[in-house]
Amino acid sequence: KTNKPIVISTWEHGLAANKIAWQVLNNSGRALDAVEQGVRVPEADPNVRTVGYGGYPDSEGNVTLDACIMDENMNCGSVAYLQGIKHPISVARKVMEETPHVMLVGQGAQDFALQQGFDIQDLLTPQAKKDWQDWRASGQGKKQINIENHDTIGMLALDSQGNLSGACTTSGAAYKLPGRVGDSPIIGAGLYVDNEVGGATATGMGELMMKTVGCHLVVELMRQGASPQEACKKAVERIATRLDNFAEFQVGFIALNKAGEYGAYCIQPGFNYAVQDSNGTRLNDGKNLLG
Ligand code: SD4
Repeated sequence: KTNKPIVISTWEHGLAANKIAWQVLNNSGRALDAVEQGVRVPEADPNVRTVGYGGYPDSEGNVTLDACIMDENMNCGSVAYLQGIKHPISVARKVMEETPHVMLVGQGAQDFALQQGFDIQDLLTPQAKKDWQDWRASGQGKKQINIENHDTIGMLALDSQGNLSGACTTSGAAYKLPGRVGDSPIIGAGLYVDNEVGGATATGMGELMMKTVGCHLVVELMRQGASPQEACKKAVERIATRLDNFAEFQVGFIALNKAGEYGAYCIQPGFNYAVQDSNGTRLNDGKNLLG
């Protein structure tokens, strides 16, 4: 029997995001609307430090956002290196629905957002600015991308019609090089959904997912019969067997299949993900390779 509707998302901030997504799903709403509405919660929350408003800036102090969304019909939309817009996920959805394209970046993405009625605002909160200044004052020593730097939200939902959609949104790696784009807006790397099979999304050191097209890999493994959990594990193992420095980083995948079964797997201990279905809401620990 299919377990639907259901929504899962990365990290503890997924709990509040799932709650909003669940309101959509529980009213027989569409998974696409659920994931968009859900991830807007951390995008707007200044205390979620690597998504949207309040996110860590790049090394020059600019907050640059990446996001993508994918529906049950293989439609997808994406924005990268987007500045000054609080809800990149909603701009990504507009790219999907209002243009013939999949991805807009930088100034073009911002111009498009303005045309679509989004407002420009300063996304660098006083706290984020202070942290960035402290980082600069400290000699910018420690490399930015470490296992602490993990807060991207990826969300997957299966609605009561049995359709799957996913969303992923982030401010990316803290103090990244200006212009750097990670996995989160890249279809196949940070998110992939095939309504015949299932969906996957990722968090952590984006370059590792990009090198392995991780989320597409997870979905293809599920197509070949792997459970969501096994598929996430195999994708992490692919990273671990191919990329020398994998142990220095965190990567976490979550996956949801057509039957409403879900799973997760990560490199390091400490990754968790939020689940909400008719059995209630919970935070699960991701099984990991190095724990
Ligand atoms: C990135 N994957 O830009 C994102 C960052 C992240 O949890 O997930 N942090 O590489």
